[in-house]
Amino acid sequence: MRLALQDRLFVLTGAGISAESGLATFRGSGGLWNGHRVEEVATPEAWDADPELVWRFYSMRRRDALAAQPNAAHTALARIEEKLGDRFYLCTQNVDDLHERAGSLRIHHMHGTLFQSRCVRCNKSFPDQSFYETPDLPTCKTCASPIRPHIVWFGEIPLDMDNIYRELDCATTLLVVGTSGSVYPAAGFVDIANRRGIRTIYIGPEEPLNTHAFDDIILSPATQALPTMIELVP
Ligand code: BV8
Ligand code: ZN
Repeated sequence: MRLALQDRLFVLTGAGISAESGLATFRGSGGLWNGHRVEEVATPEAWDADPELVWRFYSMRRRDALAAQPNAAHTALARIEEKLGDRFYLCTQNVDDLHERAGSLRIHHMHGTLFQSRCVRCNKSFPDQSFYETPDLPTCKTCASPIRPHIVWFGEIPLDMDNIYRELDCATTLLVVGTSGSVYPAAGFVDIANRRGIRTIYIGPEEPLNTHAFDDIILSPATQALPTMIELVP
């Protein structure tokens, strides 16, 4: 893909870009997240019903992410950002920190981040790498209310949607990597891009659910396609 100097690249990533780092995708494990149905662990209802189970789940996700390393696809995107500077924007559905560990700076986690927690009442998020795997769950130092993962659960509004739409509105190319197109509003970004008439490309080993919405589909693992894919032309 040739990108010219005036091009602005909007990149959307999903669980597939972290698959080759050993982190389970949602679909890859048959809709189960490490044996848990999403409804049991990634919804406000699940949190109200069993916060201990939810914290055990996210503590396990924190361990997995800490043990994982960024792969060549994460690194390739950080390299492209170096060349494009503020004409590059990375929106990820992933809650792991592999993009940052690969060097990505202009990145937004629309579904939250694993290594942040927040008080359910004060609502201020703070860095937190702890594991909570006992009934003694964390409480807020200010108001003693429960502390929850700073994650967007199903039925909750993704973070900073206004800025995402702003970036989509000024992009000239949309590149989507490793997402099945099953979860909204992220799965609808390509439709917004098409309405604006900008170029849309998908990278992944299998066709996503919204495959027909893309101009180009590159059926390849991200680590094989991304490092050589983008050619910057003056
Ligand atoms: C909202 C954090 C209102 C948690 C997540 C009916 C119709 C339409 C929508 C809905 C509906 N009913 C309900 C909804 C809304 C709901 C939704 O979309 N539900 C789905 C299931 C139907 N959405 C919401 O609730 C969202 N909120 O809508 O608020 C609103 C709307 C607009 C504007 C403002 C407000 C909130 C959703 C966020 C939930 N939280 N994550 C956590 O991670 O613990 S979603 C979570 O699941 C991920 O973040 C990601 O988004 C999704 C998983 O999808 P993928 O990342 O795509 O992963 P998947 O496993 O599915 O696919 C992996 C892909 O990788 C595959 O395609 C595979 O081929 C590919 N791959 C594999 N190996 C590789 C690879 N690719 C490249 N290289 C490889 N090596
Ligand atoms: Zn508080």
